[in-house]
Amino acid sequence: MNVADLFVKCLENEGVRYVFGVPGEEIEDLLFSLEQSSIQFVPTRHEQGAAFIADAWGRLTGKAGVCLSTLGPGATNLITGVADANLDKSPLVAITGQVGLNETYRESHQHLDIVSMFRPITKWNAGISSPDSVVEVVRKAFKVAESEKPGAAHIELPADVAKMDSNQQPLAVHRVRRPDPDQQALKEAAVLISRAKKPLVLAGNGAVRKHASEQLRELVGRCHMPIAHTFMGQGAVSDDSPESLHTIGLGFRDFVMDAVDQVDLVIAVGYDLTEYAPNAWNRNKDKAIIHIDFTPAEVDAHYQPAVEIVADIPATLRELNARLATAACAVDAGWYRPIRDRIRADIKSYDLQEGDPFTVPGVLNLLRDIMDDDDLLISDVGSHKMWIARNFPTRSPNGCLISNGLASMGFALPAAIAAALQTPHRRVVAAMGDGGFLMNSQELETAKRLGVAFTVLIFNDNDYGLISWKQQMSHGHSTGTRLTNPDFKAYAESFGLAGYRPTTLADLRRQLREAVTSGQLCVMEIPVDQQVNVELIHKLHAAHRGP
Ligand SMILES: Cc1ncc(C[n+]2csc(CCOP(=O)(O)OP(=O)(O)O)c2C)c(N)n1
Repeated sequence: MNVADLFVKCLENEGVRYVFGVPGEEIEDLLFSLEQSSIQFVPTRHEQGAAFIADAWGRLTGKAGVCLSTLGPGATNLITGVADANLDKSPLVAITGQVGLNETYRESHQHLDIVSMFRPITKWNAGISSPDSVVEVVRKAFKVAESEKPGAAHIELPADVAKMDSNQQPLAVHRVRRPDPDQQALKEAAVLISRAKKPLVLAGNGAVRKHASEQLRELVGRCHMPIAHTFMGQGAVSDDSPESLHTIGLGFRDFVMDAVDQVDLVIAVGYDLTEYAPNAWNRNKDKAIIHIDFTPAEVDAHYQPAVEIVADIPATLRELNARLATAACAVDAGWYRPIRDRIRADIKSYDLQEGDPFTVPGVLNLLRDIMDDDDLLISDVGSHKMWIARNFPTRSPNGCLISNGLASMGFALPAAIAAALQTPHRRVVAAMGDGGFLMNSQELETAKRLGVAFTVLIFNDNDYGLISWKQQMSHGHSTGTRLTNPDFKAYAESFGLAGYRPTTLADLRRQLREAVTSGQLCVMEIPVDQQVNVELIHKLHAAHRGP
């Protein structure tokens, strides 16, 4: 057996089903070993596409998604997706080729120091310099990538090492049990919660990642306290439940902040500071904080927890609930209800009327009615992301996927490939701007070849809309943002896909339902009027200034 065969055996041992990537000469041995394995190698049209697919696969399954590239330009193309996984806490293992060990000392074709390049964007990485290290390196990469908090790992396999002989066997994969919560910390947390008048749960990505919904629902229901979700914590508790204040994390003062201002205790559950900086919600550093997470809190002047419970999240919440079952809560019952009502009424106010120009929030209201509670909406990055986070009520964990650590454009379409491969039974909609779509639209061919089904929604404003929005707020006009676009319907059709471009509200209603429920890979371009963006800010300013 050569090292490439052993490497692939190690991947099989880790339960890998797919490897996404772009081939190259230096990874030829790996490709031929993959051909003989139970793993499917999926060629993508750009390494960034492969990395984003692996990123979303990891985020949705908890098992590392795997992407593969050759050396040099293949490796540099992987970087954005790998960094995205790392900041979004998605388990991912990236594999890159390299020149032979006997060539690394001098300048040579396509040779870059990839291990050094990947170091700042991974939790751990290593080059394989001898056949003896393969089984340990691969096991360690998966163990590190999948352990809390998950992230990216990278392995470099030089072309000559791949051909060497080895007779080793993959190392066994054992489940690691996480520590139980500390009893003293639990006691202190229970006391803080029972004494709080206006506590609020802040659910972050860790709450979704580790399936804490059941315990969270019990916590907020028991103490009648509101819950706000970060963009990546959406769906931890359904927005339809009476305690949900939907989402926190917009770069402007939204209605949810009226509740946050009044809060005397924040119970942060699986919250990462990369998701939404604490200075935005604890400006005066006056809120008591309970930190519940797998790792101790990051040091931040605006995030200094009174109690930190560093342990498994669902186990912590279970024990906290048991303690609170016998404690009387001092909470002001229902204090947040008017704010929740206002958030919900505002979403409804964007319903489209006949003759209105299409808007992102208007389309989202139609989409919400068409999609089932456990279907999946994936957002790209742009102004549409703000609307999706704000206006698309999420009713299940992972019902809405947003990249908000690195927040890279181009994520949604490849991510939809991962979602459709992983759960073919649920409907997947990938929503993006015209800018983000054309960053990775080439992966439509990958999706078509794989035979997966999802709907691509392109909100077309011929503009890098979010940047325009922000510039208009700061300078009164925008610069460097205007775009022109191809005929997206014809573009979709050239891939052999159904393309839609509704022009009336009746068309939009009918075509949106047809596209989403068709069970086919299809593309819909929706021309949108972005006036609502600036208007939203004016509305919020006026609301907070008072009559
Ligand atoms: C890869 C990458 N490049 C640049 C940015 C900065 N950026 C954030 S949003 C945005 C505009 C997005 O435009 P579009 O995809 O058309 O969506 P819209 O804002 O119009 O909804 C840009 C350029 C980014 N987040 N990611």
